[in-house]
Amino acid sequence: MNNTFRSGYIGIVGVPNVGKSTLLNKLAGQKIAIISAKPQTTRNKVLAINTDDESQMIFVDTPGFHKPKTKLGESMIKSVDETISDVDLLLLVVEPDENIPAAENTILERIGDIPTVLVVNKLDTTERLNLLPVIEKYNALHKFEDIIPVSASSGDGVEDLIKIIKKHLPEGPKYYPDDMVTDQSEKQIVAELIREKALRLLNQEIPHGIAVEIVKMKEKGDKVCEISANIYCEKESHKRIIIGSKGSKLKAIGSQARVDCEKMLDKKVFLELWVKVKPDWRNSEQMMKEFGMNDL
Ligand SMILES: Nc1nc2c(ncn2[C@@H]2O[C@H](COP(=O)(O)OP(=O)(O)OP(=O)(O)O)[C@@H](O)[C@H]2O)c(=O)[nH]1
Ligand SMILES: [Mg+2]
Repeated sequence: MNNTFRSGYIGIVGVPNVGKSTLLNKLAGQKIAIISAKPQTTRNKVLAINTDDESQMIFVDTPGFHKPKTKLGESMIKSVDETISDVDLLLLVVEPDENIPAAENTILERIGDIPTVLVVNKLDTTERLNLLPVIEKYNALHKFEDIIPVSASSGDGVEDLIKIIKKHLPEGPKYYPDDMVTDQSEKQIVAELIREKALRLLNQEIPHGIAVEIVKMKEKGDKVCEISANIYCEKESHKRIIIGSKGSKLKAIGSQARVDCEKMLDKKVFLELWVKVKPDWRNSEQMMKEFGMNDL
């Protein structure tokens, strides 16, 4: 019998929108990171911890790798770099496409000789046969430990990926208690759930300029939680769009976020949302700190 306990950090990297956060949630077995069809959804490193009898896998979700245009973008890339230099194993998540984005080449340069598994995601969007030329292209670019196609949204291939990850984990201690599933506080998750709904319900440029600040989160007995949050945007015209006609958009963001918050907190939630304007906050380190963004 093999009693060796294995543990380690597994960084999930890739260009925006390839499904890193969807994969993190599947690997963790629950929703921890927010997901949207808009690129640059994830802004910070997010840990998801999966512990069983033989191992502890600590997954690190990262922002999509892109050319930064704001201080916020720079801090997002910094968190990718920190993750790359600080993990036992990397999962490079890509789409099943032969046209390899330039930013992926940059990621590969930064990866150097850190053991990396190539995860070709969104398997459900293509025929298996079409994967072969994609895999060949990536193989020619880098020496991967393993290459595996998955569908993070359906879960197809994820069990096999977990087996591969375990194979590469070093012998090590239990870094976190058995019942700890993430490093995010409930307050941070609530703020992210609100931002997720805003991202999903708003179009065009506005989503990138949104930040959410929880101003109150107060339990009333053990069945009710009162939450009040500010949604920040960069322009008065954006504020009007977020609020919507007769408050309809803000109402929709609020009611969708409330459903998710109730699920997460297992309590009835009263959620109050306010929209405020902070011009150019994405270039203000002070504002970003106030919004609780780490890695600055
Ligand atoms: N069809 C399909 N869609 C997927 C799959 N995985 C993720 N998606 C979709 O791809 C979009 C992006 O997913 P995310 O998980 O937010 O992607 P991400 O890589 O974390 O994006 P950033 O945080 O912006 O870098 C969402 O609309 C997901 O529903 C998959 O396996 N199949
Ligand atoms: Mg993400």
